[in-house]
Amino acid sequence: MQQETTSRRGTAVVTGASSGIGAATARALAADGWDVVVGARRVDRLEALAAEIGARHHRLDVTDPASVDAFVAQVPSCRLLVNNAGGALGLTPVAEADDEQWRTMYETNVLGVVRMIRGLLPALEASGDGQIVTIGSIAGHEPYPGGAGYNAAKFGVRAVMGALRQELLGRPVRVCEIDPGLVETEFSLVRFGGDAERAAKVYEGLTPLTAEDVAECVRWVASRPSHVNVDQMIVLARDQAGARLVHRRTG
Ligand code: NDP
Ligand code: 8X3
Repeated sequence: MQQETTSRRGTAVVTGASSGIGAATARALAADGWDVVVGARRVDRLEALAAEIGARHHRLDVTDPASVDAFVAQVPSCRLLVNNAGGALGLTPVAEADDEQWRTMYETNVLGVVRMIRGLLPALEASGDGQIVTIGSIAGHEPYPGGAGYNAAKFGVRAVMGALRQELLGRPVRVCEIDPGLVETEFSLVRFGGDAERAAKVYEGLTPLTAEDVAECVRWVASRPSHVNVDQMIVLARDQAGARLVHRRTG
């Protein structure tokens, strides 16, 4: 049985930690003295990560209310929630929108975040110094052709975070959103249904951010003094100046 331990900084939950930004964030927070609890659907990956960094892990599907409830029940105390689970499905014009893909993107990126916040807010507040960091996207600032389903979800989560920050004013919980541009993870592989060649083309000729670059932003935000709230942070590769404005080196 996994035991709850106490660390200098307290307990940090990272969703979607089986890959990419979430896994890198879990590593960075554990190295920074947090007692980390990771969640995702691919438990085999979580097990390996948890063993590597000394974290606790529980299966989590943020689209399933019962799964979120079961996860939350295993986290009695929490000072930091990193809402990272998310992603895109397809790159389809609005005229060809696939309802199921849109529904999944909304469930994962918006409702999943809301469920995690609702479940862990009592513990975050009870800690006396809680913090919620949600991974949005440059796609939540600038729509682009084929991106509408994902854009709508990431614009949606920005609205949630903006409202929440006002709702929690005067209470001891900080609310931050980190919005990266292109990060080379499994994101594009998932978006393109496992088509590795198409996914690789997204990053061709440019130097994208790494998962570790974004994890370092989370670690930095979470280590500011309690009175400092980094409200929003947009972080792009030097080769990117907008959602679809990138510099590619050829030849
Ligand atoms: P990855 O595909 O590498 O990781 C996505 C993670 O989310 C996985 O661990 C996956 O775990 C988890 N996840 C997906 N669906 C669910 C679910 N229903 N329940 C629980 N976990 C879930 O991509 P990234 O690391 O790049 O993505 C992380 C976040 O960063 C996402 O919110 C994404 O939208 C955002 N982002 C990514 C950018 C990029 O260019 N890569 C840029 C800007 C933002 P599992 O499948 O095991 O459940
Ligand atoms: C991921 C970045 O530009 O592919 O959120 O939408 S983008």
